Amino acid sequence: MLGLGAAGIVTGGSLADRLGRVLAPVQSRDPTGLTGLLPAGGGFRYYSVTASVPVRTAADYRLTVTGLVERPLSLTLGDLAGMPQTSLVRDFQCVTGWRVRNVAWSGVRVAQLLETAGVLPRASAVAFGSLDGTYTESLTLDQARRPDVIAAGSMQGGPVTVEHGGPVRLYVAPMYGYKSLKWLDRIELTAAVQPGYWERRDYDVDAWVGRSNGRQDDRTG
Ligand SMILES: Nc1nc2c(c(=O)[nH]1)N[C@H]1C(S)=C(S)[C@@H](COP(=O)(O)O)O[C@H]1N2
Ligand SMILES: [Mo]
Repeated sequence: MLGLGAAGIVTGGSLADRLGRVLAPVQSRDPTGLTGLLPAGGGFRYYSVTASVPVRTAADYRLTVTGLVERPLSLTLGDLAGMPQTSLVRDFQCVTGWRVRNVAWSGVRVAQLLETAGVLPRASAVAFGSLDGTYTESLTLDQARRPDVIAAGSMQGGPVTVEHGGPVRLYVAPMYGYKSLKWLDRIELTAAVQPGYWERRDYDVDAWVGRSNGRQDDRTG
């Protein structure tokens, strides 16, 4: 399996640590990108609160924008690809302390999606839903309109892989990783903030890196 026999020379550490260390050199010469399907690929740790996630093909994926809008939207990957793309290179940081430096992202600004749908005056927040049926996130309308908040279709130079939340993932650059909801399928304009999955489990809704809960090493969020 991808040269993991070399694991025999690595001692100590958790299985994830060992995989991470063994895979680092393997990945750099793996043109297939298959190693990205394994845990700890590229320094990321794979997180999901559900055991499985429905996979969407390019043909059947839809991103809906609903709630307090003038024109509800149901967007295909082609629709998204046809909209202006924003590229960002930023560190990705989980609130538990791990960080991946200089990750390249691109996608459509959430601001652009909101403008296309036409936000009604009563809306003050945005709720995000996932294909996994369980994970949710939320932002205030002002936060969602920031230029560094995108519905990302590309990450590290290629399509967002399934384990990283593809085909489309929310990426909230200035906040901790838990805001960057994977397998994004629903954007809903709401009258008030609806706290997301981790926010109902004591994490801050305003998850600015360096300015919120900070590290909580005993948790997975
Ligand atoms: N749908 C969904 N999105 C999610 C999560 C999750 O469990 N489910 N975990 C969050 C957390 S806490 C982090 S740090 C990042 C991790 O992203 P990765 O799995 O691509 O490394 O995804 C975020 N988005
Ligand atoms: Mo996280």
